[in-house]
Amino acid sequence: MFGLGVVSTLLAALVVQPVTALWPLPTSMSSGTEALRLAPWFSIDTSSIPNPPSDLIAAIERTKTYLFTDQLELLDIDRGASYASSIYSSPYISSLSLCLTGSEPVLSISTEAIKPLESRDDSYTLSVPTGGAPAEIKANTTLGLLRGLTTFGQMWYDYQGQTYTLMTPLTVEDSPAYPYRGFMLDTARNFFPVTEIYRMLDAMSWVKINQFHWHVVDSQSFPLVVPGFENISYYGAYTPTSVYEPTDVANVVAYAAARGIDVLVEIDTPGHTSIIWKSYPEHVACPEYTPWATYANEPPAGQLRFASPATTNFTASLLGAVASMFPSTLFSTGGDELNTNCYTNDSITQYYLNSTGETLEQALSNFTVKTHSVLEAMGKTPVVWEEMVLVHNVTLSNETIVMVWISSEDVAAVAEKGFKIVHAASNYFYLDCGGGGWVGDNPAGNSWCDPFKTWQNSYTFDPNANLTVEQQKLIMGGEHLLWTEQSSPSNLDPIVWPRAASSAELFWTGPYLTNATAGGTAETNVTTALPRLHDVAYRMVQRGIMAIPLQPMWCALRPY
Ligand code: CP6
Repeated sequence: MFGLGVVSTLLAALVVQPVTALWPLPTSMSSGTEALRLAPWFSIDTSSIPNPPSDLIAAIERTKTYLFTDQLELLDIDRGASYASSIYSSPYISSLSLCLTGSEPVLSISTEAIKPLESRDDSYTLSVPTGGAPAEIKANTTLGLLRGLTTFGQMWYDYQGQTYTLMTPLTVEDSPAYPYRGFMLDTARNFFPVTEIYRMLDAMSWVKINQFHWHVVDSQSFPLVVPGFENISYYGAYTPTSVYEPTDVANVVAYAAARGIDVLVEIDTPGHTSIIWKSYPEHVACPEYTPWATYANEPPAGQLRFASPATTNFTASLLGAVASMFPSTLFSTGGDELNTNCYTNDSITQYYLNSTGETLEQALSNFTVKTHSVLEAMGKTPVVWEEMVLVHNVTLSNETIVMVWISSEDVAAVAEKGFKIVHAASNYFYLDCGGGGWVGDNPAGNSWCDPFKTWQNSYTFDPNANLTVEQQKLIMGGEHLLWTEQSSPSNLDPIVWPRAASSAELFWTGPYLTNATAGGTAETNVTTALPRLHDVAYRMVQRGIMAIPLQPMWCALRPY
Protein backbone atom coordinates (compact mmCIF):
# COMPACT_ATOMS: atom_id res chain seq x y z
CA MET A 1 0.00 0.00 0.00
CA PHE A 2 2.73 2.40 0.95
CA GLY A 3 4.69 1.59 -2.21
CA LEU A 4 1.67 2.13 -4.41
CA GLY A 5 1.09 5.49 -2.81
CA VAL A 6 4.59 6.63 -3.68
CA VAL A 7 4.20 5.45 -7.29
CA SER A 8 0.90 7.21 -7.77
CA THR A 9 2.28 10.41 -6.26
CA LEU A 10 5.10 10.34 -8.81
CA LEU A 11 2.67 9.64 -11.63
CA ALA A 12 0.48 12.51 -10.59
CA ALA A 13 3.43 14.81 -11.01
CA LEU A 14 4.24 13.51 -14.50
CA VAL A 15 0.85 12.92 -16.09
CA VAL A 16 -1.17 15.84 -17.35
CA GLN A 17 -3.96 16.31 -14.81
CA PRO A 18 -6.66 18.59 -16.16
CA VAL A 19 -8.33 20.41 -13.36
CA THR A 20 -11.81 19.24 -12.57
CA ALA A 21 -13.89 21.92 -10.99
CA LEU A 22 -16.57 20.01 -9.12
CA TRP A 23 -17.69 21.91 -6.01
CA PRO A 24 -18.47 20.64 -3.46
CA LEU A 25 -16.26 17.67 -4.24
CA PRO A 26 -18.35 14.48 -4.22
CA THR A 27 -17.75 12.30 -1.18
CA SER A 28 -16.71 9.47 -3.46
CA MET A 29 -15.68 9.57 -7.09
CA SER A 30 -13.31 8.29 -9.72
CA SER A 31 -12.53 10.18 -12.88
CA GLY A 32 -10.43 9.72 -15.99
CA THR A 33 -8.96 12.24 -18.40
CA GLU A 34 -10.67 11.29 -21.67
CA ALA A 35 -12.34 14.04 -23.62
CA LEU A 36 -15.99 14.07 -24.56
CA ARG A 37 -17.91 16.71 -26.49
CA LEU A 38 -21.43 17.80 -25.66
CA ALA A 39 -23.54 17.26 -28.77
CA PRO A 40 -25.43 20.35 -29.89
CA TRP A 41 -28.51 18.06 -29.87
CA PHE A 42 -27.77 16.92 -26.30
CA SER A 43 -30.90 16.10 -24.30
CA ILE A 44 -31.83 15.03 -20.79
CA ASP A 45 -34.12 12.02 -20.72
CA THR A 46 -36.80 11.59 -18.04
CA SER A 47 -38.77 8.87 -19.83
CA SER A 48 -38.29 6.42 -16.94
CA ILE A 49 -40.02 8.82 -14.51
CA PRO A 50 -43.83 8.82 -14.63
CA ASN A 51 -45.16 12.41 -14.57
CA PRO A 52 -41.92 14.18 -13.74
CA PRO A 53 -42.68 17.10 -11.37
CA SER A 54 -42.57 20.55 -12.95
CA ASP A 55 -39.72 21.73 -10.70
CA LEU A 56 -37.60 18.81 -11.95
CA ILE A 57 -38.38 19.76 -15.56
CA ALA A 58 -37.39 23.36 -14.73
CA ALA A 59 -34.13 22.19 -13.13
CA ILE A 60 -33.36 20.21 -16.30
CA GLU A 61 -34.01 23.30 -18.44
CA ARG A 62 -31.69 25.41 -16.28
CA THR A 63 -29.01 22.75 -16.48
CA LYS A 64 -29.21 22.66 -20.29
CA THR A 65 -29.13 26.45 -20.51
CA TYR A 66 -25.94 26.63 -18.42
CA LEU A 67 -24.33 23.80 -20.41
CA PHE A 68 -24.64 25.86 -23.57
CA THR A 69 -24.17 29.38 -22.21
CA ASP A 70 -21.28 29.05 -19.72
CA GLN A 71 -18.26 30.27 -21.67
CA LEU A 72 -15.74 28.84 -19.26
CA GLU A 73 -12.35 27.91 -20.65
CA LEU A 74 -9.56 25.87 -19.17
CA LEU A 75 -7.06 28.58 -19.91
CA ASP A 76 -4.07 26.30 -20.32
CA ILE A 77 -5.56 24.89 -23.50
CA ASP A 78 -4.76 27.98 -25.48
CA ARG A 79 -1.16 27.69 -24.31
CA GLY A 80 -0.70 24.39 -26.07
CA ALA A 81 -1.71 21.85 -23.44
CA SER A 82 -1.22 18.43 -24.98
CA TYR A 83 -4.89 17.37 -24.91
CA ALA A 84 -6.23 20.43 -26.76
CA SER A 85 -6.39 18.70 -30.14
CA SER A 86 -8.05 15.60 -28.69
CA ILE A 87 -11.16 17.64 -27.95
CA TYR A 88 -11.96 18.03 -31.64
CA SER A 89 -11.76 14.33 -32.33
CA SER A 90 -13.56 13.27 -29.17
CA PRO A 91 -16.97 11.56 -29.32
CA TYR A 92 -20.20 13.41 -28.81
CA ILE A 93 -22.35 12.63 -25.79
CA SER A 94 -25.98 13.09 -26.74
CA SER A 95 -27.95 12.21 -23.65
CA LEU A 96 -28.16 12.03 -19.91
CA SER A 97 -30.87 9.83 -18.38
CA LEU A 98 -32.41 10.49 -15.03
CA CYS A 99 -33.56 7.51 -13.04
CA LEU A 100 -35.45 7.39 -9.75
CA THR A 101 -34.61 4.38 -7.62
CA GLY A 102 -36.81 5.10 -4.59
CA SER A 103 -39.94 3.02 -4.11
CA GLU A 104 -42.13 5.82 -2.79
CA PRO A 105 -44.38 7.99 -4.98
CA VAL A 106 -42.52 10.61 -6.98
CA LEU A 107 -42.49 13.85 -4.99
CA SER A 108 -41.38 17.24 -6.27
CA ILE A 109 -37.97 18.71 -5.45
CA SER A 110 -39.83 21.38 -3.48
CA THR A 111 -41.53 18.80 -1.28
CA GLU A 112 -38.33 16.86 -0.66
CA ALA A 113 -36.33 20.02 0.11
CA ILE A 114 -38.50 21.23 2.98
CA LYS A 115 -38.75 17.92 4.80
CA PRO A 116 -37.43 17.80 8.39
CA LEU A 117 -33.67 18.34 8.37
CA GLU A 118 -32.65 14.77 8.99
CA SER A 119 -35.18 13.20 6.59
CA ARG A 120 -33.92 14.90 3.43
CA ASP A 121 -32.26 12.61 0.90
CA ASP A 122 -29.71 14.43 -1.29
CA SER A 123 -27.86 11.30 -2.39
CA TYR A 124 -27.27 10.41 -6.04
CA THR A 125 -24.91 8.56 -8.33
CA LEU A 126 -23.65 9.92 -11.64
CA SER A 127 -21.85 8.03 -14.35
CA VAL A 128 -20.46 9.47 -17.54
CA PRO A 129 -18.82 6.75 -19.65
CA THR A 130 -16.23 7.33 -22.36
CA GLY A 131 -17.11 6.99 -26.01
CA GLY A 132 -20.40 8.91 -25.98
CA ALA A 133 -22.73 6.36 -24.35
CA PRO A 134 -25.55 7.97 -22.37
CA ALA A 135 -24.67 9.37 -18.98
CA GLU A 136 -26.91 8.51 -16.07
CA ILE A 137 -27.99 10.02 -12.76
CA LYS A 138 -29.70 7.74 -10.26
CA ALA A 139 -31.26 8.92 -7.02
CA ASN A 140 -33.91 7.92 -4.50
CA THR A 141 -35.51 11.36 -4.71
CA THR A 142 -36.00 14.23 -7.15
CA LEU A 143 -33.86 16.23 -4.70
CA GLY A 144 -31.01 13.78 -5.32
CA LEU A 145 -31.55 14.12 -9.08
CA LEU A 146 -31.21 17.91 -8.69
CA ARG A 147 -27.89 17.45 -6.86
CA GLY A 148 -26.70 15.14 -9.64
CA LEU A 149 -27.72 17.64 -12.33
CA THR A 150 -25.78 20.33 -10.44
CA THR A 151 -22.66 18.15 -10.44
CA PHE A 152 -23.11 17.29 -14.11
CA GLY A 153 -23.39 21.00 -14.93
CA GLN A 154 -19.95 21.64 -13.41
CA MET A 155 -18.07 19.16 -15.62
CA TRP A 156 -18.15 21.23 -18.78
CA TYR A 157 -15.80 23.77 -20.29
CA ASP A 158 -15.71 25.69 -23.48
CA TYR A 159 -13.03 25.65 -26.15
CA GLN A 160 -13.46 27.47 -29.41
CA GLY A 161 -17.14 26.76 -29.67
CA GLN A 162 -16.96 23.22 -28.29
CA THR A 163 -18.45 22.27 -24.91
CA TYR A 164 -16.31 19.48 -23.56
CA THR A 165 -15.24 17.58 -20.49
CA LEU A 166 -11.88 15.96 -19.77
CA MET A 167 -13.13 13.84 -16.86
CA THR A 168 -14.42 10.61 -18.37
CA PRO A 169 -14.90 7.88 -17.43
CA LEU A 170 -16.51 9.46 -14.41
CA THR A 171 -18.37 7.72 -11.62
CA VAL A 172 -19.67 9.66 -8.66
CA GLU A 173 -21.39 8.31 -5.58
CA ASP A 174 -22.35 11.26 -3.48
CA SER A 175 -24.25 12.31 -0.38
CA PRO A 176 -23.66 15.12 2.10
CA ALA A 177 -21.64 14.73 5.29
CA TYR A 178 -24.03 17.07 7.16
CA PRO A 179 -27.76 17.76 6.68
CA TYR A 180 -27.53 21.55 7.32
CA ARG A 181 -25.49 23.59 4.84
CA GLY A 182 -26.62 27.17 5.16
CA PHE A 183 -26.23 30.79 4.32
CA MET A 184 -27.66 33.60 6.49
CA LEU A 185 -28.71 37.00 5.15
CA ASP A 186 -29.79 39.91 7.35
CA THR A 187 -32.42 41.98 5.52
CA ALA A 188 -33.07 44.38 8.41
CA ARG A 189 -29.93 46.51 8.61
CA ASN A 190 -30.24 47.17 4.91
CA PHE A 191 -33.07 46.07 2.65
CA PHE A 192 -32.64 43.56 -0.17
CA PRO A 193 -35.33 43.35 -2.86
CA VAL A 194 -36.53 39.82 -3.61
CA THR A 195 -34.65 39.80 -6.93
CA GLU A 196 -31.42 40.00 -4.91
CA ILE A 197 -32.58 37.09 -2.78
CA TYR A 198 -33.44 35.05 -5.88
CA ARG A 199 -29.92 35.61 -7.19
CA MET A 200 -28.42 34.47 -3.88
CA LEU A 201 -30.63 31.36 -3.95
CA ASP A 202 -29.44 30.50 -7.46
CA ALA A 203 -25.79 30.73 -6.44
CA MET A 204 -26.46 28.80 -3.22
CA SER A 205 -28.03 25.93 -5.17
CA TRP A 206 -24.98 25.70 -7.48
CA VAL A 207 -22.84 24.72 -4.48
CA LYS A 208 -25.58 22.55 -2.92
CA ILE A 209 -26.35 24.86 0.02
CA ASN A 210 -29.74 23.68 1.27
CA GLN A 211 -30.74 26.12 4.01
CA PHE A 212 -31.47 29.84 3.62
CA HIS A 213 -31.42 31.35 7.12
CA TRP A 214 -33.39 34.55 6.66
CA HIS A 215 -32.65 37.03 9.46
CA VAL A 216 -35.53 39.07 8.16
CA VAL A 217 -36.12 41.67 10.92
CA ASP A 218 -34.10 43.35 13.65
CA SER A 219 -34.03 46.49 15.82
CA GLN A 220 -33.47 48.88 12.91
CA SER A 221 -36.23 47.79 10.53
CA PHE A 222 -39.09 45.32 10.20
CA PRO A 223 -39.66 44.69 6.49
CA LEU A 224 -41.81 41.56 6.94
CA VAL A 225 -45.54 42.15 6.42
CA VAL A 226 -47.20 39.74 8.86
CA PRO A 227 -50.95 39.10 8.46
CA GLY A 228 -52.69 40.44 11.56
CA PHE A 229 -49.61 42.50 12.49
CA GLU A 230 -49.37 44.81 9.49
CA ASN A 231 -48.69 47.85 11.68
CA ILE A 232 -45.26 46.55 12.63
CA SER A 233 -43.97 46.77 9.06
CA TYR A 234 -46.15 49.80 8.27
CA TYR A 235 -44.28 51.76 10.94
CA GLY A 236 -41.12 49.68 10.90
CA ALA A 237 -40.04 49.25 7.27
CA TYR A 238 -37.47 51.71 5.92
CA THR A 239 -39.84 52.79 3.13
CA PRO A 240 -43.33 51.72 2.11
CA THR A 241 -41.84 49.62 -0.70
CA SER A 242 -38.96 48.13 1.32
CA VAL A 243 -41.17 45.30 2.49
CA TYR A 244 -41.73 41.59 1.97
CA GLU A 245 -45.45 41.05 1.41
CA PRO A 246 -46.86 37.57 2.11
CA THR A 247 -46.82 36.97 -1.67
CA ASP A 248 -43.11 37.89 -1.79
CA VAL A 249 -42.44 35.42 1.01
CA ALA A 250 -44.41 32.70 -0.79
CA ASN A 251 -42.42 33.42 -3.96
CA VAL A 252 -39.06 33.28 -2.15
CA VAL A 253 -40.05 30.06 -0.38
CA ALA A 254 -41.14 28.48 -3.69
CA TYR A 255 -38.08 29.72 -5.60
CA ALA A 256 -35.81 28.32 -2.89
CA ALA A 257 -37.58 24.97 -2.58
CA ALA A 258 -37.47 24.37 -6.34
CA ARG A 259 -33.68 24.72 -5.99
CA GLY A 260 -33.42 22.32 -3.07
CA ILE A 261 -33.33 25.03 -0.41
CA ASP A 262 -35.45 25.29 2.74
CA VAL A 263 -36.11 28.73 4.28
CA LEU A 264 -35.44 29.07 8.01
CA VAL A 265 -36.95 32.38 9.08
CA GLU A 266 -35.69 34.13 12.21
CA ILE A 267 -37.69 36.55 14.30
CA ASP A 268 -35.07 37.59 16.82
CA THR A 269 -36.58 37.91 20.33
CA PRO A 270 -36.64 39.28 22.97
CA GLY A 271 -33.60 41.45 22.10
CA HIS A 272 -33.06 43.11 18.72
CA THR A 273 -36.70 44.24 18.69
CA SER A 274 -36.58 48.01 19.23
CA ILE A 275 -38.50 48.75 16.03
CA ILE A 276 -41.67 47.11 17.41
CA TRP A 277 -41.93 50.10 19.78
CA LYS A 278 -43.22 52.24 16.90
CA SER A 279 -46.34 50.12 16.46
CA TYR A 280 -46.72 48.45 19.87
CA PRO A 281 -45.09 50.78 22.43
CA GLU A 282 -46.60 48.81 25.32
CA HIS A 283 -44.47 45.74 24.50
CA VAL A 284 -41.03 47.36 24.32
CA ALA A 285 -38.87 48.37 27.29
CA CYS A 286 -36.15 51.07 27.18
CA PRO A 287 -37.02 52.25 23.65
CA GLU A 288 -34.34 54.40 22.07
CA TYR A 289 -32.76 55.09 25.47
CA THR A 290 -29.41 56.87 25.50
CA PRO A 291 -26.61 56.16 25.67
CA TRP A 292 -27.68 53.16 23.59
CA ALA A 293 -24.53 51.25 24.50
CA THR A 294 -25.80 50.87 28.07
CA TYR A 295 -28.93 49.07 26.88
CA ALA A 296 -28.08 47.31 23.63
CA ASN A 297 -25.20 46.09 21.48
CA GLU A 298 -26.29 48.28 18.61
CA PRO A 299 -28.49 51.37 18.41
CA PRO A 300 -31.41 51.81 18.85
CA ALA A 301 -32.03 50.37 22.34
CA GLY A 302 -35.34 48.63 23.02
CA GLN A 303 -36.28 45.02 23.83
CA LEU A 304 -39.50 43.07 24.33
CA ARG A 305 -40.92 43.31 27.84
CA PHE A 306 -40.86 39.54 28.26
CA ALA A 307 -41.89 39.52 31.95
CA SER A 308 -45.28 40.93 30.96
CA PRO A 309 -47.98 38.31 30.19
CA ALA A 310 -49.47 40.61 27.54
CA THR A 311 -46.13 40.89 25.77
CA THR A 312 -45.61 37.13 25.99
CA ASN A 313 -49.03 36.54 24.40
CA PHE A 314 -48.35 39.15 21.74
CA THR A 315 -45.00 37.57 20.88
CA ALA A 316 -46.47 34.07 20.81
CA SER A 317 -49.16 35.14 18.34
CA LEU A 318 -46.69 37.11 16.22
CA LEU A 319 -44.37 34.11 15.98
CA GLY A 320 -47.33 31.85 15.18
CA ALA A 321 -48.45 34.19 12.40
CA VAL A 322 -44.94 34.30 10.91
CA ALA A 323 -44.57 30.53 11.27
CA SER A 324 -47.67 29.97 9.16
CA MET A 325 -46.07 31.96 6.30
CA PHE A 326 -43.13 29.52 6.10
CA PRO A 327 -43.56 25.79 5.45
CA SER A 328 -40.17 24.83 6.92
CA THR A 329 -40.13 22.65 10.01
CA LEU A 330 -37.42 24.94 11.42
CA PHE A 331 -38.09 28.35 12.99
CA SER A 332 -35.59 30.59 14.78
CA THR A 333 -36.66 32.72 17.73
CA GLY A 334 -33.21 34.31 18.02
CA GLY A 335 -32.31 34.93 21.65
CA ASP A 336 -28.92 36.61 21.22
CA GLU A 337 -27.40 39.65 22.91
CA LEU A 338 -30.08 40.31 25.50
CA ASN A 339 -29.10 43.33 27.61
CA THR A 340 -30.59 43.02 31.09
CA ASN A 341 -29.86 46.68 32.00
CA CYS A 342 -32.87 47.49 29.86
CA TYR A 343 -35.20 46.08 32.51
CA THR A 344 -33.62 47.46 35.68
CA ASN A 345 -35.63 50.67 35.65
CA ASP A 346 -38.56 49.41 33.61
CA SER A 347 -41.45 49.82 36.02
CA ILE A 348 -43.74 47.40 34.19
CA THR A 349 -41.13 44.63 34.21
CA GLN A 350 -40.38 45.30 37.86
CA TYR A 351 -44.11 45.24 38.66
CA TYR A 352 -44.53 41.76 37.19
CA LEU A 353 -41.36 40.42 38.78
CA ASN A 354 -42.48 41.71 42.17
CA SER A 355 -45.99 40.36 41.85
CA THR A 356 -44.89 36.86 40.77
CA GLY A 357 -41.71 36.69 42.84
CA GLU A 358 -39.83 35.52 39.74
CA THR A 359 -36.31 36.50 38.80
CA LEU A 360 -35.70 38.08 35.41
CA GLU A 361 -34.10 34.80 34.28
CA GLN A 362 -37.16 32.79 35.35
CA ALA A 363 -39.41 35.21 33.47
CA LEU A 364 -37.22 34.77 30.37
CA SER A 365 -37.51 31.03 30.65
CA ASN A 366 -41.32 31.21 30.97
CA PHE A 367 -41.48 33.53 27.96
CA THR A 368 -39.39 31.10 25.90
CA VAL A 369 -41.40 28.07 26.95
CA LYS A 370 -44.66 29.83 26.00
CA THR A 371 -43.48 31.23 22.68
CA HIS A 372 -41.80 27.96 21.68
CA SER A 373 -44.88 25.92 22.61
CA VAL A 374 -46.87 27.78 19.94
CA LEU A 375 -44.24 26.80 17.35
CA GLU A 376 -43.98 23.24 18.57
CA ALA A 377 -47.77 22.87 18.36
CA MET A 378 -47.39 23.82 14.68
CA GLY A 379 -44.82 21.05 14.19
CA LYS A 380 -41.80 23.36 14.14
CA THR A 381 -38.40 22.70 15.66
CA PRO A 382 -37.09 25.83 17.43
CA VAL A 383 -33.67 27.24 16.61
CA VAL A 384 -31.91 29.66 19.00
CA TRP A 385 -28.61 31.49 19.35
CA GLU A 386 -26.16 30.07 21.88
CA GLU A 387 -26.83 32.60 24.67
CA MET A 388 -30.20 30.99 25.39
CA VAL A 389 -28.27 27.91 26.54
CA LEU A 390 -24.95 29.22 27.79
CA VAL A 391 -25.91 32.57 29.34
CA HIS A 392 -29.56 32.26 30.31
CA ASN A 393 -30.04 28.54 30.74
CA VAL A 394 -33.69 28.77 29.66
CA THR A 395 -35.87 25.66 29.48
CA LEU A 396 -35.73 24.31 25.92
CA SER A 397 -36.96 21.11 24.33
CA ASN A 398 -34.23 18.56 23.59
CA GLU A 399 -34.92 18.93 19.87
CA THR A 400 -33.90 22.61 19.86
CA ILE A 401 -31.08 23.48 17.48
CA VAL A 402 -28.49 25.88 18.87
CA MET A 403 -26.46 28.18 16.65
CA VAL A 404 -23.01 28.88 18.05
CA TRP A 405 -21.77 32.29 16.92
CA ILE A 406 -19.67 34.00 19.64
CA SER A 407 -16.80 31.57 19.31
CA SER A 408 -16.36 28.03 18.02
CA GLU A 409 -14.94 27.30 21.48
CA ASP A 410 -18.47 27.45 22.86
CA VAL A 411 -19.56 24.39 20.87
CA ALA A 412 -18.32 21.91 23.46
CA ALA A 413 -20.38 23.54 26.24
CA VAL A 414 -23.55 23.39 24.12
CA ALA A 415 -22.83 19.76 23.20
CA GLU A 416 -22.33 19.02 26.89
CA LYS A 417 -25.99 19.96 27.37
CA GLY A 418 -27.02 17.61 24.58
CA PHE A 419 -28.43 20.09 22.06
CA LYS A 420 -28.11 19.83 18.29
CA ILE A 421 -25.72 22.39 16.88
CA VAL A 422 -25.23 24.52 13.79
CA HIS A 423 -21.77 26.04 13.40
CA ALA A 424 -21.98 29.79 12.82
CA ALA A 425 -18.84 30.95 14.65
CA SER A 426 -18.02 34.61 14.04
CA ASN A 427 -14.30 33.81 13.98
CA TYR A 428 -14.80 31.52 10.96
CA PHE A 429 -18.09 32.13 9.20
CA TYR A 430 -18.94 35.84 9.43
CA LEU A 431 -18.45 37.39 6.03
CA ASP A 432 -17.74 40.85 7.44
CA CYS A 433 -17.04 41.86 11.04
CA GLY A 434 -16.60 39.13 13.56
CA GLY A 435 -14.37 37.39 16.06
CA GLY A 436 -10.72 37.40 15.20
CA GLY A 437 -11.20 40.29 12.82
CA TRP A 438 -10.94 43.12 15.33
CA VAL A 439 -8.01 45.36 14.54
CA GLY A 440 -8.12 48.05 17.20
CA ASP A 441 -10.20 50.78 18.77
CA ASN A 442 -11.39 53.99 17.20
CA PRO A 443 -11.28 57.28 19.14
CA ALA A 444 -14.85 56.79 20.35
CA GLY A 445 -13.83 53.57 22.06
CA ASN A 446 -15.68 51.28 19.66
CA SER A 447 -13.82 48.56 17.91
CA TRP A 448 -13.11 48.86 14.28
CA CYS A 449 -13.17 45.55 12.64
CA ASP A 450 -11.50 43.93 9.73
CA PRO A 451 -14.31 43.18 7.31
CA PHE A 452 -12.54 40.32 5.58
CA LYS A 453 -11.79 36.77 6.57
CA THR A 454 -10.38 34.47 3.92
CA TRP A 455 -12.09 31.42 2.45
CA GLN A 456 -9.17 29.36 3.69
CA ASN A 457 -10.07 30.34 7.25
CA SER A 458 -13.55 28.81 7.07
CA TYR A 459 -12.47 25.98 4.77
CA THR A 460 -10.03 24.59 7.34
CA PHE A 461 -12.49 24.78 10.23
CA ASP A 462 -12.82 21.50 12.10
CA PRO A 463 -16.52 20.87 12.94
CA ASN A 464 -15.56 18.13 15.39
CA ALA A 465 -12.96 19.99 17.46
CA ASN A 466 -13.14 19.29 21.21
CA LEU A 467 -16.12 16.94 20.84
CA THR A 468 -16.40 13.30 21.79
CA VAL A 469 -17.45 10.86 19.05
CA GLU A 470 -20.91 10.76 20.62
CA GLN A 471 -21.15 14.61 20.71
CA GLN A 472 -20.07 14.87 17.07
CA LYS A 473 -23.45 13.40 16.11
CA LEU A 474 -25.07 16.60 17.43
CA ILE A 475 -23.45 18.66 14.68
CA MET A 476 -26.09 19.36 12.04
CA GLY A 477 -23.72 21.40 9.85
CA GLY A 478 -23.00 25.08 9.54
CA GLU A 479 -23.40 28.28 7.60
CA HIS A 480 -21.73 31.46 6.43
CA LEU A 481 -23.46 34.61 7.65
CA LEU A 482 -23.84 38.11 6.26
CA TRP A 483 -24.90 40.79 8.73
CA THR A 484 -25.65 43.85 6.69
CA GLU A 485 -24.74 46.89 8.75
CA GLN A 486 -22.22 47.59 5.99
CA SER A 487 -23.71 45.68 3.08
CA SER A 488 -26.50 46.28 0.59
CA PRO A 489 -27.34 45.09 -2.92
CA SER A 490 -24.36 47.12 -4.14
CA ASN A 491 -21.80 44.77 -2.58
CA LEU A 492 -23.85 41.63 -1.96
CA ASP A 493 -22.34 39.32 -4.56
CA PRO A 494 -18.67 40.14 -3.97
CA ILE A 495 -18.84 39.96 -0.18
CA VAL A 496 -20.56 36.56 -0.29
CA TRP A 497 -19.08 34.77 -3.32
CA PRO A 498 -17.15 32.63 -3.63
CA ARG A 499 -16.30 32.64 0.09
CA ALA A 500 -19.64 31.16 1.18
CA ALA A 501 -18.87 28.22 -1.10
CA SER A 502 -16.08 27.21 1.28
CA SER A 503 -18.50 26.17 4.04
CA ALA A 504 -20.73 24.58 1.40
CA GLU A 505 -17.91 22.12 0.60
CA LEU A 506 -16.81 21.75 4.22
CA PHE A 507 -20.31 20.63 5.25
CA TRP A 508 -21.07 18.59 2.11
CA THR A 509 -17.80 16.78 1.52
CA GLY A 510 -16.81 16.77 5.18
CA PRO A 511 -13.73 18.12 6.88
CA TYR A 512 -10.29 17.18 5.63
CA LEU A 513 -9.36 15.35 8.82
CA THR A 514 -12.41 13.13 8.63
CA ASN A 515 -11.86 12.38 4.96
CA ALA A 516 -8.22 11.56 5.51
CA THR A 517 -8.84 9.21 8.43
CA ALA A 518 -11.91 7.57 6.87
CA GLY A 519 -9.83 6.71 3.82
CA GLY A 520 -12.29 8.46 1.53
CA THR A 521 -11.33 9.44 -1.99
CA ALA A 522 -12.36 13.03 -1.46
CA GLU A 523 -9.25 15.01 -0.71
CA THR A 524 -10.08 18.46 0.55
CA ASN A 525 -7.30 20.84 1.41
CA VAL A 526 -6.68 24.46 0.54
CA THR A 527 -4.04 23.69 -2.09
CA THR A 528 -6.16 21.36 -4.17
CA ALA A 529 -9.28 23.42 -3.48
CA LEU A 530 -7.89 26.71 -4.79
CA PRO A 531 -8.04 25.98 -8.52
CA ARG A 532 -11.49 24.41 -8.14
CA LEU A 533 -12.79 27.36 -6.14
CA HIS A 534 -11.27 29.71 -8.68
CA ASP A 535 -13.42 27.98 -11.29
CA VAL A 536 -16.50 28.20 -9.05
CA ALA A 537 -16.03 31.96 -8.93
CA TYR A 538 -15.33 32.10 -12.65
CA ARG A 539 -18.45 30.05 -13.43
CA MET A 540 -20.54 32.24 -11.11
CA VAL A 541 -19.43 35.33 -13.01
CA GLN A 542 -20.48 33.58 -16.24
CA ARG A 543 -23.93 33.09 -14.72
CA GLY A 544 -24.35 36.69 -13.56
CA ILE A 545 -22.98 36.62 -10.00
CA MET A 546 -20.32 39.24 -9.30
CA ALA A 547 -18.02 36.83 -7.45
CA ILE A 548 -14.51 38.06 -6.64
CA PRO A 549 -11.41 36.44 -8.15
CA LEU A 550 -9.20 34.41 -5.82
CA GLN A 551 -6.01 34.85 -7.78
CA PRO A 552 -4.63 36.47 -10.93
CA MET A 553 -5.81 34.82 -14.11
CA TRP A 554 -2.13 34.02 -14.72
CA CYS A 555 -2.31 31.33 -12.04
CA ALA A 556 -5.11 29.55 -13.90
CA LEU A 557 -2.79 28.97 -16.87
CA ARG A 558 -1.44 25.96 -14.97
CA PRO A 559 1.64 25.24 -17.07
CA TYR A 560 2.74 21.60 -17.18
N1 CP6 B 1 -27.23 41.21 14.87
C1 CP6 B 1 -27.82 40.21 15.52
C2 CP6 B 1 -25.87 41.28 14.81
C3 CP6 B 1 -25.07 40.28 15.44
C4 CP6 B 1 -25.76 39.25 16.09
N2 CP6 B 1 -27.12 39.25 16.13
C5 CP6 B 1 -23.61 40.38 15.42
C6 CP6 B 1 -22.86 40.42 16.59
C7 CP6 B 1 -21.49 40.57 16.56
C8 CP6 B 1 -20.83 40.67 15.36
C9 CP6 B 1 -21.54 40.66 14.19
C10 CP6 B 1 -22.92 40.50 14.20
N3 CP6 B 1 -25.32 42.31 14.14
N4 CP6 B 1 -29.17 40.15 15.58
C11 CP6 B 1 -25.06 38.11 16.74
C12 CP6 B 1 -25.72 36.79 16.47
CL1 CP6 B 1 -19.13 40.87 15.36
